[in-house]
Amino acid sequence: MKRYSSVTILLVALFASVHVFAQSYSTQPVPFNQVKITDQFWNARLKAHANATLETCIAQTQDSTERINNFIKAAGLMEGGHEGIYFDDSDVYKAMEGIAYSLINNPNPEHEALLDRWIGYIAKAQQPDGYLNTFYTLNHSEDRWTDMEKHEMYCGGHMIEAAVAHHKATGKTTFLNVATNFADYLCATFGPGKKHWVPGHEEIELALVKLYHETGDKKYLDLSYWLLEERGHGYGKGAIWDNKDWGPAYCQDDVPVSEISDIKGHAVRAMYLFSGMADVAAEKDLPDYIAALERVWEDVVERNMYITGGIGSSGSNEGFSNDYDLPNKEAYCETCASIGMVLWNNRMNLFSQDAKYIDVMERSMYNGVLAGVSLEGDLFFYVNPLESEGHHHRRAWYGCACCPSNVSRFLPSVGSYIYATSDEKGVFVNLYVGSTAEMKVGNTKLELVQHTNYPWDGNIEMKVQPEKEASFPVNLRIPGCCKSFSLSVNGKKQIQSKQENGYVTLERSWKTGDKISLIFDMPVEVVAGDPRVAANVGKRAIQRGPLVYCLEENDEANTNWDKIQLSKKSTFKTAKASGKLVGMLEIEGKTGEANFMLIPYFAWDNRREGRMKVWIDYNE
Ligand code: FUB
Ligand code: ZN
Repeated sequence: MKRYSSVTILLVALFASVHVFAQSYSTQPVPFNQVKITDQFWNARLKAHANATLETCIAQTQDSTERINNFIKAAGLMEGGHEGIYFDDSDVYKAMEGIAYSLINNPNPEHEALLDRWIGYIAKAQQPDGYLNTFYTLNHSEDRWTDMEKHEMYCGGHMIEAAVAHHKATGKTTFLNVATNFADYLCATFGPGKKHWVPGHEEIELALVKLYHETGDKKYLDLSYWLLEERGHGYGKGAIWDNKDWGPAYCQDDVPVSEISDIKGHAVRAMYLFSGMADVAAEKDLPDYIAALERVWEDVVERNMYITGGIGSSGSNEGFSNDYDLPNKEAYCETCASIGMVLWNNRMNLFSQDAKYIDVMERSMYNGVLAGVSLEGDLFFYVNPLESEGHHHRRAWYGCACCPSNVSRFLPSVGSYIYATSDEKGVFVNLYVGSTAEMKVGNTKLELVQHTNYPWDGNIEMKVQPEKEASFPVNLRIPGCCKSFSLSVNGKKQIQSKQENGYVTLERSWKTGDKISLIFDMPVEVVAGDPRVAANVGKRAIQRGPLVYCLEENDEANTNWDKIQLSKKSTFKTAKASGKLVGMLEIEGKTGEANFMLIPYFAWDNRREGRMKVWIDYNE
């Protein structure tokens, strides 16, 4: 098995850091290890993640299910066959990625030791040729690479992502060695003139690009590109392709990727594919890929997305159905698909510096993703309907546990979505999250300190602290939902600032202590759906800032549930929530004599059981 010598470690580290500046997205995200989140909204979520989400994932993968035991068995340290679903390895890797990310901002020797132990099993479970998959190794060794649906590359992709995270967090190469052995094995087996392969569940593509960035080895990027180019040419074989209800479109194998325009098939698969395409296009200059991504983005966002930023309305394919088919009670809206929307939309913004992508990213993040986990961090939704009869509840785990483990890796990475930079275009403030961030624009190192209570109010104060006085643009995103705002620098109103693509740009020479003050208007908005969405005809939804609100029957204010209606005369005011929702703002509504109370959608099902709805009857 290949091991890095200490000299190689140094080279890899050097390569990796040099390479960071060679990435060709036109802006680079400021990674979360350079961003300390200080605000109340996200700190509550991060605390719940550290205290409960990670512990749940560890207990479930190690103690309550066979996931870790599958590795121990494949390592030859325990007798027995594989138990569970054939892609269960991926949950272990996603939990490990979450633990590793969490180590970066919250060092935890026990978690680090746990990772070391699990990595030991994983390394031993890896076959001498680099192959790694406990399902095949334990039960079906001779059938490797016979069914493209069987998630061998999907699991491998999650393993690579976890290994890169572990390397970044600890500097150790134990897991990265496993990842490069596996990826080298893939490169030797697949590619031009070798075996054809269409991964039945995308994920490996974006993971290989991450591995390329971490190691500087371009063959990983080339394999990712080759895998993308395999799609849409009839090479797909296996259960997906044999299933007459699914076929190649289910896993986006019906047309070559550069020809994609309509969204089809499984939602998570599509999001991971588009993220991988964006990553490869950023490195290889592929305008056809970008054009395809822009086309399909419009189809997703304008015709197939819920107000919560959730996607994939249909349970039968865990994905898309017909345009405007967006039922509320039956909405599938898998939590992983919302996470995928964040991954993809963030990348689209890094290409274009168009804030419309951040508007969508923020919508998915604050509603679709956050609803996926309880306020205490220990229970999870897989499916996220926009209406419930009161029997849909979060659970501690699922047989197919992709969502809890995805939440566990997503939350600690949230800091990476707040800022981006480019030497020419300066700083981009994409999300309003209280934080202290270190970044670099050209030769200028700076700290940006953001104070805000967003999304509860729209007041943002920012201090720009360059090491020495320097000129660079600071681009502030004006959220799409914001109708008016006021902006000042050092107390002086900025009326003439440039506004483009959803950003207002401040171009000046910055010196330490310069203060930006941004105030967004954040009224309660009554939103009408597209008339082509049958489920929402005669209804309205309530939104404030990025948060979609909902009615919960169990709220004391909503005892007249069947009579609650909105009309032109409805009035709204915000109120401080109490009990489990303390720290949040509720919205008190009044239509005629009837009063009612709305809470943020992400916080539903955290109190007593009862009905819930986002879209509310409306009577002119
Ligand atoms: O197949 C792996 C994951 O499990 C998918 O992304 C989810 O939709 C669930 O089916
Ligand atoms: Zn999932």
